[in-house]
Amino acid sequence: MTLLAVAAISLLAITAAPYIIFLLLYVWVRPQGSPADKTPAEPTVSIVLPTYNEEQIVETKLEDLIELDYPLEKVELVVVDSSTDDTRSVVRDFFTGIDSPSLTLIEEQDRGGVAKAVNQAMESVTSEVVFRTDCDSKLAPNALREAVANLSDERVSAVTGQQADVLGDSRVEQDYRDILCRVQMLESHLDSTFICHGPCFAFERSAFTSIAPDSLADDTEIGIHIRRESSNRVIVDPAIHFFESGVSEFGKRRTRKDRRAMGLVQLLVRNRDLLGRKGWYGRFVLPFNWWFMIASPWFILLSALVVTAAIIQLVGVVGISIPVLAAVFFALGQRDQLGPLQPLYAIVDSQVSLLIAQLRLVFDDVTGIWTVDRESRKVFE
Ligand SMILES: Nc1nc2c(ncn2[C@@H]2O[C@H](COP(=O)(O)OP(=O)(O)OP(=O)(O)O)[C@@H](O)[C@H]2O)c(=O)[nH]1
Ligand SMILES: [Mg+2]
Repeated sequence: MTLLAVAAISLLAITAAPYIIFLLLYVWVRPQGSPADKTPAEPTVSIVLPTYNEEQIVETKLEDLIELDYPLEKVELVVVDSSTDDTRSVVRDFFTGIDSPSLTLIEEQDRGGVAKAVNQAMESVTSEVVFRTDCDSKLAPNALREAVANLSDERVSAVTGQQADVLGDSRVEQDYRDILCRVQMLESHLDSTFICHGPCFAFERSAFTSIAPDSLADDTEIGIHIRRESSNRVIVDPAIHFFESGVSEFGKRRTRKDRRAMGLVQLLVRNRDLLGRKGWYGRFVLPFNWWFMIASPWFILLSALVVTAAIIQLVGVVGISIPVLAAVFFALGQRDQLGPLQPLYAIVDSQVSLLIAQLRLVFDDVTGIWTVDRESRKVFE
């Protein structure tokens, strides 16, 4: 066997090993449902909604919120708005004549990013529970009720939901979300999950500590802080459903997926001191996310190159068929036409985002302000 062939096989084995360990652990734990001891409860809740130029869709979002199955006299809506369009007058008009939920409208002078907006909202919040959500998302009517039932468990300080359906019928996004939910369920059953979803994320107000103003993933950062500062858990409950839009096309996915990936990679690096600490969280959850988000994209790229070179060395120019097959895989994947292999495409797509994210974090000037993806909002208009 040639040196190149040995290198190719070794690289494939190293790349696959963490995934196999994860699968074995999943089969062993068999996580199902929420790990919390859920008890019905009706604490006071502040719903925090940051808005930036959402005049087209903010009314739909407000209608969604007042449809929540929860005593609305116990709910306060905190809108932190930095818009230059008519978002705030739409919000004010909507609440004319509505007593509950009560409205707190924080008007920012300039756009400062979502993290800054959330920090600002938290300064005015007095409720026991905070529910963070986004304009470009929809919640199931029982989302809030299910969330607070999780927080009744005194070992749980934060809970996020599952993206149940992708508006826009993107198979790639749906597959990615399904896989992610399984990962998050295992993490939650072992200890805490890493990712928290901004459209649907509830936490105890008392557990909040302010987040970095340049954060690209304020939601996940809140979760990390909570786990860092206490022994309490941050979990996913698949019974809490929310909906966002998604597309399958490779080019259209990049803007939002790459920026979200940047936020997560940034948080892993900034919180590297937690590795090895905090039980399963620092000994398994964070290392697995480090592997998946930081190391694995490079290993996959390197494996692909070395395997192609080894096959070309073995069988000659016929080996060129490997990159051709890869191109066909990408072409079919973004059209949702890969049949049983379609979920694999969702993982490859996320690895591409993570690779781009790492490069952009190194070479770009990163701030906590991003270009809002208007196309993803069309489905809510
Ligand atoms: N106050 C304030 N709100 C913002 C700012 N940027 C975005 N938002 C709002 O924050 C929420 C989330 O913003 P998005 O751009 O959708 O962020 P995201 O959901 O992580 O990204 P997408 O995947 O593109 O949807 C939305 O309700 C926005 O209107 C900002 O600078 N200030
Ligand atoms: Mg959004």
